[in-house]
Amino acid sequence: LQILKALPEAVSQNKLQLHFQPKLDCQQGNVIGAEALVRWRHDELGVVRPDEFIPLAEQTGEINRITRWVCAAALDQLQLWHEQGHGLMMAINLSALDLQWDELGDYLTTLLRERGLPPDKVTLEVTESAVMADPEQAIERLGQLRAAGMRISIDDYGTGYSSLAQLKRLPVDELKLDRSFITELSDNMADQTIVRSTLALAQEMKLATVAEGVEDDAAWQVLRSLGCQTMQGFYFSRPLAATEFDKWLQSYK
Ligand code: G
Ligand code: G
Ligand code: G
Ligand code: NA
Ligand code: MN
Repeated sequence: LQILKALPEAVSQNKLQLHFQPKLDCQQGNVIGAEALVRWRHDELGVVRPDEFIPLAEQTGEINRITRWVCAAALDQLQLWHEQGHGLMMAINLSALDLQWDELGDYLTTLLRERGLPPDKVTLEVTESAVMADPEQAIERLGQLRAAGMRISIDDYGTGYSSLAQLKRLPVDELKLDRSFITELSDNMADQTIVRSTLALAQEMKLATVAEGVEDDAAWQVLRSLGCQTMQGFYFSRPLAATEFDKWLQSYK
């Protein structure tokens, strides 16, 4: 209830913050970009995690202002990196309700143009369940975003209810394998079977692949041998504030 009442202040009093988790290519381990993850620094409650406030923000309608703030802040950071000569990409999370917002594509396109950023450096992550909440709406909105040049990734892939028939109709570029299949990958044969067949499916459908939740070198080596393209996880870094991310980037390798 306290969270619910304070929610409108999160944006208006500038209490939101982005953390960035590096994304790397599986073959070489080079950094290719980051995922932006929002946090709310509440005066009394401390750091409130998105799991706690995004679902509430969807109920109150506050999500639209949060999403607009997240997109602008993530692309400000991407512009900085590009000015510093890092040609990184940025992954931004969208919620189910964001897909109902008619102006989402125009909003993002304007942000990109203002910052001189190429749209294909932006990947928008939507969960399977967000898509399945209203598949027709999702197909239309994701198609618009993709036509504007941005990439679409299905987040937490493998945990939802999307059928292969539905996946085939979706305008998507990438499958993001849920971390529940990845964290114990090196000693769990069932996970290896799931990951292997999902990667094969993605390859057949000409979709890019990313694994989240890489926590040790052994998981990385399995992903590399199975041909996964990109990855992220605590083995490389936790999500970090921008200054910490830049330090991490300097010291990596
Ligand atoms: O990084 P963390 O464990 O706190 O993220 C928890 C969840 O919150 C993840 O599922 C992530 O996708 C979601 N999330 C993080 N940032 C955002 C955001 O900016 N918008 C939306 N809609 N979800 C986010
Ligand atoms: O899929 P989603 O957008 O929820 O993914 C982001 C969440 O995953 C964040 O909460 C982030 O902190 C968490 N995360 C990132 N890397 C790892 C990891 O290696 N292991 C685990 N358990 N969680 C991770
Ligand atoms: O703590 P440890 O020395 O295992 O980790 C080495 C660091 O170097 C890790 O953060 C890992 O991400 C990074 N790294 C970069 N390239 C490689 C590589 O080819 N193999 C391994 N094991 N780590 C690498
Ligand atoms: Na995500
Ligand atoms: Mn995920």
